[in-house]
Amino acid sequence: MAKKLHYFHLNGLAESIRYILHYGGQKFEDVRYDLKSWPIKSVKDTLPYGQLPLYEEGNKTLNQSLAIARYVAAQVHLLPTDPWEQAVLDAIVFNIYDFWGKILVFIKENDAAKKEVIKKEIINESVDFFFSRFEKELKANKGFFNGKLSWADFVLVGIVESANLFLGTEIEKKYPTVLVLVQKIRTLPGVKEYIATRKPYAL
Ligand SMILES: N[C@@H](CCC(=O)N[C@@H](CS)C(=O)NCC(=O)O)C(=O)O
Repeated sequence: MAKKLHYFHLNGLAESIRYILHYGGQKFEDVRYDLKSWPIKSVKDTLPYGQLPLYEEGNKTLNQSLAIARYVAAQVHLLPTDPWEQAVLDAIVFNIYDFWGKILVFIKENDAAKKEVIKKEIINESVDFFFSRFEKELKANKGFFNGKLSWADFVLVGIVESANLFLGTEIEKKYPTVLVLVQKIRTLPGVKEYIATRKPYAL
C-alpha cells in the first residue's frame, strides 16, 4: 500500500516519523511543503484538521504526529507489546511534547525582546527541568526509555533537533546519556543514509 508523509521541509514534528520509517526500511513518499509559502490553500483545505503532518496509507489518512509515530513504530517493532510498557512510553512522549510546548511559545512570539526573554527561560529553566528527568530515565534503562530501542527514543531525538533548529543551540550538550542517544539514532541503519542525503533545514 502506498505510503505518504506530508509535512514542511523542516524537522519539526515529522522528523521522528521520517527516522522511524527510514530505520524500518519502509518505502514512503516524503512530501514536503515550503514553510514560507504556507498556507497553501489547496493543501490546507484538504487536511482534516488544517495542519501537518499528515500520513497516508492507501486511501486512509492519519493526523497528529504522535499517533503517526506510534503507528509506524508499531509496524517496525518499535512499540512494546506489554500494555504497561506502552503506557509508560506514552507518558514519556507526552512529557517530551510538554517540553515542545515551551518551544512553541517561543516560536509564536513575534516581539524580538519578548522572544529573547522566553529563549532565556527555556535554556535556563525548562531544558534543565525536562532534560535532567529524561537523562535519569535513560540512565536507569540502559540508555533507552524502555531498556531497548523504541519509538520514544526517536520522538526525543526529533524534538531535540527541532528545538535546536529554532533556538540555534544544542540543548542536549549537558546531558551525556541524551547526547549518546542522539548519536545512536543518527547512526542507525536507514537513518544515517537519510541524514547524509537530506537537504539542510533553514528557518
Ligand atoms: N498536535 C499536532 C500539531 C500540528 C501542528 O501544530 N502543525 C503545525 C506545524 S508543526 C502546522 O501545520 N502549522 C501550519 C498551520 O497551522 O496552518 C501534531 O502533533 O501533529
